[in-house]
Amino acid sequence: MRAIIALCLIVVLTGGLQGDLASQTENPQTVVISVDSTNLRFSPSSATITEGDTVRFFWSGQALPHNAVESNGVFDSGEPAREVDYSFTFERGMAGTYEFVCEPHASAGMVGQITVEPAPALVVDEPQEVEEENTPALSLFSTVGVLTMAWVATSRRHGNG
Ligand SMILES: [Cu+2]
Repeated sequence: MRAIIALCLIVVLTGGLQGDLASQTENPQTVVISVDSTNLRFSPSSATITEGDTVRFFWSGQALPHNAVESNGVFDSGEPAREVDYSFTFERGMAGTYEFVCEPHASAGMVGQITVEPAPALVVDEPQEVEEENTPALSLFSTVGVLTMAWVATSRRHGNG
């Protein structure tokens, strides 16, 4: 009986732990870069993000056509336009500093910089054997079942004796 209870506790604790790990999901952010009222500056002109985050170049109804082109071609919003909605996601492994310009207005100082910081290490990245009880709810359910069976067995033994 004690062994069964101990086993049940292990199952419950394991299930709870897996639930906690599953809830630690990454939370990617999107930073929007637009054009300020001078028509010749990005706003903001610099941003610091984390790997996995997205930068969205977004403007509409601009007096002048703009684009956003990374110095090494990492991203490129295309031809300069008064309406732009272009997103680029910096995946893991892309930590670093990225300079970008608006091609028609680079000489006027319409430039920007994105700093991408490394994402925290992954919590668990190794494939694990799939067990039948891989959710806390199932673990709890099976625990109740085992306890019930144990109780029934104990009652019968007492009843027979
Ligand atoms: Cu421009």
